[in-house]
Amino acid sequence: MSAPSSVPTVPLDAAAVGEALAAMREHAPLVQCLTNVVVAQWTANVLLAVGASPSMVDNPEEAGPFAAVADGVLVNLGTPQEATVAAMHGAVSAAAAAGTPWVLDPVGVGGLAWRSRVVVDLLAHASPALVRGNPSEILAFAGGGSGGRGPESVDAAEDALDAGRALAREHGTIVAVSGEVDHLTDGTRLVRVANGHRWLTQVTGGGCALGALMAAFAATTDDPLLAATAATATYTVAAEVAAERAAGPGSFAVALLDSLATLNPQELTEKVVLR
Ligand code: ATP
Ligand code: TZP
Ligand code: MG
Ligand code: MG
Repeated sequence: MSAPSSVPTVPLDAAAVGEALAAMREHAPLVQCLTNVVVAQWTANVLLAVGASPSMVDNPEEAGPFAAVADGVLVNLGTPQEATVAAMHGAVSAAAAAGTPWVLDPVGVGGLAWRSRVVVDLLAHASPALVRGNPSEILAFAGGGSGGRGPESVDAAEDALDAGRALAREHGTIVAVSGEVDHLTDGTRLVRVANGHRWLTQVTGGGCALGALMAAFAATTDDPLLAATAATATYTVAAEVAAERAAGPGSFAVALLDSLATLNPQELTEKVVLR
C-alpha cells in the first residue's frame, strides 16, 4: 500500500507524532528490507518490537515482485554485493511503479566509490520518499565532506544541514540527518528531534534500524516529514526509556526492544522534544 486513505494528513506537532505511531501500529505495515548483513537481525527485531512486519527479501529474482506488494521498502547500502544491488534495482523500480515509499540509507557513500555510483543509478528510477544518513554520508551525497570513516560519521548533524536541505530540494525528498539532535528537512521545513541516548551509537545498526522504522512510518503516514519525525521520535524516546533500565550497550539493546514494544502514543507525545 502507499499511504492508506484512512490515514489523514496531520499537522506536525507532538500530538501528531503520537497519532502517527498509533496509525503505524494499526496498519502493521509490511516492510521489505534490502539491508546490510551486519544489521539484518537487529533491524527485523526493531520492526517487530514496534509493531511492523519485516521481510528481508533481497535476491534479484524476488525483490521486485515483493516490492510490488510491500507497504514500504528500505534500501541500505552497508554491505552491497552485485546480487543485492541487482535486487535493489528491481525493488526500487517496482516500488516506484506501485507508488510505494522507499527509504534510502546511503551507508558509506562518498568514502567508497562503487556504492556511490550505485546510489546515483538507483536514483535514476525514482526519488526515495526519505533519505536517512549520518552527517558525513549526507555531506558526501551532496558532493562535499570526506565521506566519513566507513559507516561512521566524522561530522556533526548541524554541519550537514545545508547539504541536507539542498538534497531534499533536488530530489523532492525528506532528508534525515542523525546525531545527538536529529535534523529532518523537506528542503523548506526543518524539524529537530532532541531525544536519544549515546548508547545508540554503541549498538551496530543504531542508525540502520532507524531507516527501517522510517519505511514503516512512511507506509502509513501521508506527510513524509511527519513519518520521518515520528520514526525518529519513537526510536529515540524508546532509547531514553531503555537507558534508564540498562547498564551498558548490551542490556540497552535488549531493553530498547522492550521499550519499543511498550511505548504508547501518549507517552511518546509527552516525551518527544521537537525544536
Ligand atoms: P554512524 O553511521 O556514524 O554509526 P548511524 O547511521 O548509526 O551513525 P547515528 O547518528 O548514530 O546513526 O544515529 C542513530 C540514532 O542514534 C539516531 O536516532 C540518533 O538520534 C541517535 N544518536 C546518535 N548520536 C547520539 C548521541 N550522541 N546522543 C543521543 N542520541 C544519539
Ligand atoms: N559495516 C558495514 S554496515 C555496518 C558496518 C559496521 C553497520 C553500520 O550500522 P549503523 O547503523 O550505520 O551504525
Ligand atoms: Mg551507528
Ligand atoms: Mg549509519
